[in-house]
Amino acid sequence: MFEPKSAIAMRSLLIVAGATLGCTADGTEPTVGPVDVMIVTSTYGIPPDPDGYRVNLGGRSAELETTDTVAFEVTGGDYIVELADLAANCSVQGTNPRTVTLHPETSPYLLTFAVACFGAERLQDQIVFLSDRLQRFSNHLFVMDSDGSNVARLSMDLAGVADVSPDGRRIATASCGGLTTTISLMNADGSGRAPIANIASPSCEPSWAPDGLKIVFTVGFPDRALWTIGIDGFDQTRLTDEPGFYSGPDWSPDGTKIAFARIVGAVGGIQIFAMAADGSNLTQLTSIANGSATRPVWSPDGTKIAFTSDRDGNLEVYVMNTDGTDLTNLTNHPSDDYAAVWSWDGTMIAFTTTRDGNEEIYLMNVDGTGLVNLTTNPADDCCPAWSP
Ligand SMILES: [Ca+2]
Ligand SMILES: [Ca+2]
Repeated sequence: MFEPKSAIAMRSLLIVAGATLGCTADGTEPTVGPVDVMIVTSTYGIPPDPDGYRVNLGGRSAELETTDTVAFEVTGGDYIVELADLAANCSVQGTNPRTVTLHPETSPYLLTFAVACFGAERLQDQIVFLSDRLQRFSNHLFVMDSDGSNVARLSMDLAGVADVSPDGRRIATASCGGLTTTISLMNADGSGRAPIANIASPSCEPSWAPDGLKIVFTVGFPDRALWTIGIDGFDQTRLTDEPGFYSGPDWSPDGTKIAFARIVGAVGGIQIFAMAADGSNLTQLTSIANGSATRPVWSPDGTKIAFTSDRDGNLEVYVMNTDGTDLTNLTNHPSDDYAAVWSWDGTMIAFTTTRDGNEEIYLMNVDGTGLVNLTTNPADDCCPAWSP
């Protein structure tokens, strides 16, 4: 009866004579005639219910996935609708069961049950990513195991690029768009999302310090600087003064340096730099002619930096030494390949690619071999963050 978790199935159950309550809520006779009722379930948080739910409507019932739609046809009248068979860690947001009055003129009638499932204390070798699979161009955070299994939605609301804390217990995300943006933290199970800063400027790309106490992120438009903030929201510090449209900061594993990309002069393109964590000792690492270098990420042992460059005509994932030497193209594909992250143990790299016609997250060995597609959803799936 159950489809794969990602499927949004539509099933139709014909209910010939619904067991109504007899009259409408205002005491009038029920309006006779068929009404199409669509029951929608929408779930976020982990761990999700392993075997889905059951909806009961007027004495009839149907099974649903955690994100699913089921259609009933009933006659007009009052009905009690209940979502049942929830796992102990899951709860319906809002009233359950509900009494609804169904009229033929309001057909089809849409009834949504939002469910939150909390309880996972930390992520463990899991990949958090952005996807617009719920609604085109609206990104939510999702999480999957590092083999692509057990996909679950993490954020109830819209989210931007995210990073997982070094202990796997919290997730930082930024709303990124708009003129006023929010840096927010949530628990690993998706609960407790709250802003630590509301910033009157576009801000994005949070990256945790290895001690878990600070976050570095980008702020500003049209120019963009690097700032740090304590996870309690205090100690907001601007690290960079020189203009340069800074992007993609990443803290070195020993906490002493931050790598990032910035514009170099008028014709130098976008290159990768590193500096001390207090903003001093700016050092340019790449000087790629006819191309850019962006999105640096340190390997867990601190000896390599993976990054994105278009120097071969399209975006590729590269790796180099931390002094900027020995650039190696890992992806070598005519589509765009970008936004790399290392696995916690440094043996794999996950990245985003458009090679299948939409954004997918792929996995490869650190030498570029052993490609695996982790996401196979027609929506865009991007920007992995790999938990310890
Ligand atoms: Ca490519
Ligand atoms: Ca996809």
